[in-house]
Amino acid sequence: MSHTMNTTRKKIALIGAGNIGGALAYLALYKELGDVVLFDVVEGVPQGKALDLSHCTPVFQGSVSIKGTNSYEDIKGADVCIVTAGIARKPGMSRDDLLKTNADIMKSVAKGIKEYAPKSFVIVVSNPLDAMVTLCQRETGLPANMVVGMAGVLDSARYRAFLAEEIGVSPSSVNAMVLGGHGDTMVPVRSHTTVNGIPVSKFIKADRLTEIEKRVRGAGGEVVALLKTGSAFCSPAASALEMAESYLKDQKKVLPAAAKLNGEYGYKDLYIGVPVQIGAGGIEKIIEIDLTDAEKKELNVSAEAVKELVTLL
Ligand code: TXD
Repeated sequence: MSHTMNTTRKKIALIGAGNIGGALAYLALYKELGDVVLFDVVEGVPQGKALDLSHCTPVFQGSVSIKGTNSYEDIKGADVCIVTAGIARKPGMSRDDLLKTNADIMKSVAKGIKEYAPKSFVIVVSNPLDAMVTLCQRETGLPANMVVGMAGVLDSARYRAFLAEEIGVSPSSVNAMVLGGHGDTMVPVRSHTTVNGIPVSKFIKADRLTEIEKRVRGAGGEVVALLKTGSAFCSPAASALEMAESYLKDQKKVLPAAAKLNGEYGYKDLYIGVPVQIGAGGIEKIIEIDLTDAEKKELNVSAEAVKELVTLL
């Protein structure tokens, strides 16, 4: 389906057709969120994955299309761009180790988005996340409310999954947020963590919660150590797609995400993970919640770590 034809279907551009990009495409088609364009610089990979995925739509009883491409022209008019372009960690690497390589890649991606999809809502996934989303917004010049980083949804999902397993309840009953930078300084906000409104402290003792929160901070590395050849990709894809869906369907979900602060939480011109409302206006609101003194301190440490990383861009 060429997008020059009349269609009310949304267009989702996936910049990066690697592990996460492929999973994103699969999920987007399964949920029929829109027509998908899968972009990568490696010839054959986006086309091959798209061809395979196009054979899923009859089974999914779907009507949306997918195209693989090495040309930015094909992302023209995209409603959403999800950026996973860049190298992933190998065992022993920190997210920050990816900075130089992925910054150069992000500059080329930003050029393509600026030229062909300047009205899109851009969800950055590439690591180091907080630096990459900062660079993407700077290089595209898109308004800050239209460029967001995906990390908090994933980190919070990890926290929720570990807590649900510990307590023996459905993960869907556990509400939690992880804020701050996407790294070792991330902040699981225990004071706002509940099981269907019941404080988590009613179920798990403080010292055990501390152990679980430590595991959350290391969960990405735990997957990398087990996989050995790359990092997590199913849960990042599901997390980024929840954000894209909230934009495309104007769901106005309140989600933790890396947003550019303009004084909120005492920070200005800094991208870090905070609660945001995502709807048709992109990041429609940045929500300031009460934090304990300890959480405020942790958020400050995280913000300083992100600030330091961004100076290296
Ligand atoms: O929560 C989060 N934000 C993180 C993000 C969770 C997990 C993984 N995180 C990061 O996402 C990871 O550290 C990487 O930086 C990205 C993508 O991870 P993925 O696992 O998808 O990496 P792959 O499989 O290596 O795919 C990256 C693709 C690959 O196909 C390259 O050919 C492509 O990026 N690539 C490019 N695409 C477009 N343009 C350029 N210049 C380019 N260079 C490489």
